[in-house]
Amino acid sequence: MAFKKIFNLKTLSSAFAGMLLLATSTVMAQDTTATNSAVADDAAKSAMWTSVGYYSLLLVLVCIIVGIIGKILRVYDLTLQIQGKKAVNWNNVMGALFVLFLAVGLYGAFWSFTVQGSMLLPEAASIHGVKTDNMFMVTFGITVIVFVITQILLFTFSFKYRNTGKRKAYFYPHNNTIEKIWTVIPAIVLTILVITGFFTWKEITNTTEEKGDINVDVTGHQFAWEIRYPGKDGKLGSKKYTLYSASNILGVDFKDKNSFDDLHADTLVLPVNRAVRINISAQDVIHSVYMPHFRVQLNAVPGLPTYFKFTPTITTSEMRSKVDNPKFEYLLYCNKICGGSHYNMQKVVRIVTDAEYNDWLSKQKPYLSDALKKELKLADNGQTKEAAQNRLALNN
Ligand SMILES: [Cu+2]
Repeated sequence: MAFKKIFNLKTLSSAFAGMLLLATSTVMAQDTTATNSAVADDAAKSAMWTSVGYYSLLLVLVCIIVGIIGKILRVYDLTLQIQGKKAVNWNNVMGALFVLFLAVGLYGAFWSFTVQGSMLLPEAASIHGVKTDNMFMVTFGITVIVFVITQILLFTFSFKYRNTGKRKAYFYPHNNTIEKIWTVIPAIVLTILVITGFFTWKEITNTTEEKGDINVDVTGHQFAWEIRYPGKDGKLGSKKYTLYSASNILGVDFKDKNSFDDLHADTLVLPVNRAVRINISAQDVIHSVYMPHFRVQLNAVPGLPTYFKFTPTITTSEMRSKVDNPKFEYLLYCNKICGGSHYNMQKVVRIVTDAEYNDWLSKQKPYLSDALKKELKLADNGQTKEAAQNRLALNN
């Protein structure tokens, strides 16, 4: 009978889930080992040991140890009772554990705020970034205050009013006034937070292109970002996915004369205190433009051009002295797990003065490279006309 009990549905499904977990983490670990060279072998091994399976086993082990300690205490308790001695007062033990849990928990929260809190990003380097940070800090402040007060009340009450055998719990099923208070106050606070957030978000996203804005194209593909600047005309030429080729990797349409002076850059260099419109697109899967220091993040969706407008306020060199790191660089990441080499999708973003920006821009290579010129010239039929137009434009 007992043997049958072990093999009920719950035990079997738990065992299956555990095996699946272990197998997955082992396969993942093997995959890491296989793809890495011998040099990275040690790192792969350590990654295997810190995998999900390892922590699951650790949890099981801790549970078993706690269970054994519990059984020992129970035996001790029973022995005391048999000997006619005073048994363990479990209510006192539980009460003391509640207080201990409160102290350890609050210290843990304090520790994470000080240790992990110091890993926060440096101050926002854009105008709207300051607003989002303020909103975050207000929400954080309110939740921390509520968290500390409720935890202290919860655990102190559990300790203070533990069962002593002398008092009886007061039956108190309902109180409309208390219900109203704890419904109305959070509702008002949340409404204020949501409305403030809504207006801040509206201010950030309700941005149309204005004269003088710097217009930059950022296109994501597996696994890189392509950056395109407008030339002297300040206008980016249009793109067409059908025109994509090895030399024309963005599919820029050279029937549009705005394309002729477009520039292909390797770094996203932007002048400080100027509004920048980043036109975002993707060529294969969903990527996401993520520039944490400017508090910018927007998805790059194939077939759905998006844009984000922001104004950088702190130059790279100013930020280097602020964070006391001469090698500091702002970065543009991909924030969608878009494939195996997703981690490669990084570009340096450099914020410079107006003069430095103009100097840098004048040194950038045109998008219309020699290879592309050759390709367009050699193209026949319908493309010939296009090539001729390009030749004309190049003479301008
Ligand atoms: Cu990506």
